[in-house]
Order: sequence, then structure tokens, then C-alpha cells
Amino acid sequence: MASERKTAPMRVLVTGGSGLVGKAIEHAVQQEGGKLEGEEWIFLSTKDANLVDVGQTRAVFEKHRPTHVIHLAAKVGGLFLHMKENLHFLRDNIKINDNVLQTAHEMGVTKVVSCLSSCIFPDKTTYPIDETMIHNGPPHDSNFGYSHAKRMIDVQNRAYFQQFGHRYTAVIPTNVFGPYDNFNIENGHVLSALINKTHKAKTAGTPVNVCGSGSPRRQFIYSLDLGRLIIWALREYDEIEPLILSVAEEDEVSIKDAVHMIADALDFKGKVHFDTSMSDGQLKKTASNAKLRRYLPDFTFTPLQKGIQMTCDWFIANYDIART
Ligand code: NAP
Ligand code: GFB
Repeated sequence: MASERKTAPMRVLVTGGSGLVGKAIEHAVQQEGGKLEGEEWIFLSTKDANLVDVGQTRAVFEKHRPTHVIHLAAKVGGLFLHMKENLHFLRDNIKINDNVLQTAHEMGVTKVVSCLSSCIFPDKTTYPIDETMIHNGPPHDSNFGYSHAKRMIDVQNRAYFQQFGHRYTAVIPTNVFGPYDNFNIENGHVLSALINKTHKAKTAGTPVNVCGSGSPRRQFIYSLDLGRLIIWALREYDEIEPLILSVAEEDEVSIKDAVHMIADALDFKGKVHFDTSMSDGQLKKTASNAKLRRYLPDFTFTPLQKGIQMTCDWFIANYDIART
């Protein structure tokens, strides 16, 4: 998506820049012409500042004096970590989010694009879910802590606009996967955890143990596609209302479908066991990307099988540095 610069060069601070989504944005900025002449992009990790701490947040903002912020930093994890640590997800993310947004306000940051998530939508809802439905009812109980912390970003964005006219907004990705994901079997998201499990099963000649029935359905977005879209949103999306960034409803697959795609990508021919004693979590959270399509009718998403293949290839090639 070619962009022209409209104003003075941006100095963009990417919180959470060392994670799955942050690394995808860094790739798009550095390898795909995502950075325009004169711009500076800074990718943060906890080594630069623990954003739960307001003093460290202020210090890193004072050091870099950003004009724009992409706010990704969060306590993040898969279903089973959420179920264990809802309070930590709630408190850490409330603190991180308020520190980043309030510091951006105090330092005159022109625009902030924060990341919500499709798992924060109401659990009891009609489908497809769209951007107007975020607060229409309680989220799925498995991740109520994270979900309420994320919903407050949307509330806070509206408050900064109403009281100070700030154009702080948010995007709402569905399930993200790709290189640099968290492949830890206990705490990672489904695709990354299953890639690690399938790799281990192939090496050991044992079955792959899939949690739950395999029936839940998800829309998976490849991290590099998301990175490109978030850069576009920073430059071109001017609404305060959040924007869902997802593949189409018809691209939704079951966990069982994903298991077979991973087996194909890793050439795994062994047994697959579905452990129905483990939670299925949310059965579906089908989101509409109609609003995104009104802005970007021609954006091309990476086909899921291709994205899974590239992620598996990356995982095998970078096993020593991958988060496992
Ligand atoms: P990730 O791979 O776990 O990366 C998290 C990032 O946040 C890392 O850079 C991490 O730094 C940083 N971070 C965590 N705690 C921090 C703290 N206290 N202070 C400063 N930085 C901190 O997560 P991700 O998947 O890229 O997620 C990025 C954003 O996308 C999050 O806001 C998440 O809610 C959202 N999202 C993710 C998904 C998904 O399926 N992955 C779906 C929807 C939305 P270190 O590397 O130093 O730990
Ligand atoms: O990505 P995930 O952990 O979280 O996917 P959510 C959970 C689904 O995958 C459940 C099944 O249906 C699980 O039963 N599953 C099967 C597995 N095997 C595994 C496995 O080995 N590990 C995991 N983790 N799941 C996420 C939120 O919810 O939605 C994130 O946790 C984010 O924070 C994302 O918001 C969008 O998809 O249920």
C-alpha cells in the first residue's frame, strides 16, 4: 500500500516492538518500504522500559519524544494462561495501557494506535461481530481480565478525544500467528503451541495432543499482514472508533482444520489425539472485516496454509532463538 507523507516526518514509538506483532511491523518498515524518508521508528521491549511502571514509561517517552505511538505492549497469552491468571492480565494491562496513553497525552503525541483483540467481544452475541458491539455484554469468562483491560483502551480513547481532541484509536485483530510468536506449549496461542507440539511429536514418534474437541472456530491473520495493516492505520485511519483487522468470515477454520494444516506443513503423519478433558474456550468469535474492506477493498491476505508453512519453516530454522 503506497503512502505519501502528508506532514513532517514521524518519530514512531512501537511499544511491544520485540513481540510477534512488533517484529512483523519492523519487517514491513525495514524490508518493505513501510518507512518514509526522514522517519524514525523505535521498537521497544521490556529491556527499554517496564511499562507497568509510570516512571519508566515517562523516561522512555522523554528519551525518544515520539510524535506517534503504536501501542502493542501487553501481558499476552493463550487460552490456558488466561484461565490461570485473569487478575494479572487485568491489572498489568490496565497499568500498561493507562501509563502509555496518559504519557502520550502529557507529551503531546499526535496519534496513538493501540491493539485490542477479537476475544474481548461479548461471548453471547449475534454474528458476525462488528466494531459497534464491543461493550454489548460480558466477554468469555476464560479471559475476562484481559478483555476488560482492553475494552478500557476504547473507553479511554473516547475520553481523550472528547476532553482534549486527541485522535487516539485502536485496531482489533483476530488470532495472530507468524514468526517470533510465543511457541511455548503451556502459555502460547493455539497455532504456535501446536506447531511446537507437532514438531516434538514428529521428532519423538509420538501422537500430537490437541487440547479440546477441535471444533472451535477461529479467523487466523498472518502477522506480516497485520503489520502492514497497522502501519496503514497509523498513516490513514482517522476514526476514534476501533477497526477490526481480520480475514473474511468465510476464511474462519476449525481448530481441527488448523491441526491438519500444521501436520501437512511439518510432514507429520503420526496420530492426533483430541483431549476433550481440556477446555475449548470460546467456541466462535466470528468477526466481520466489512469496515476494513470499505477502506482497503483490494488488500490481499496471505492464505492460511501458506502462512502456516512460512511459520513452521521459520520455527524450524530458528528453533534455538524461538520462545518455546
Ligand atoms: P507478544 O509476542 O507476547 O509480545 C508482547 C510485547 O509486549 C513484547 O514486546 C513484550 O516485551 C512487551 N511487553 C510485555 N509486557 C511488557 C511490560 N510490562 N512493559 C513493556 N513491554 C512489555 O504479543 P503479541 O502477540 O505481539 O501481541 C501484541 C499486541 O497484539 C498485544 O497488545 C496483544 O494484546 C495484541 N493481540 C495479539 C493477538 C495474538 O493472537 N497474538 C491477537 C489480538 C491482539 P518483551 O519481549 O521484552 O517481553
Ligand atoms: O489461541 P488460543 O489459545 O486462545 O486458542 P483463544 C484456544 C483454542 O485452541 C481453544 C484450542 O479452542 C483450545 O481448545 N487448542 C487446541 C489449543 N490445542 C491447543 C494448544 O495446544 N494450546 C492452546 N493455547 N489452545 C485468544 C486469546 O483466545 O484470542 C488471546 O487468548 C488473543 O489473548 C486471541 O486475544 C485473539 O483464541 O481462545
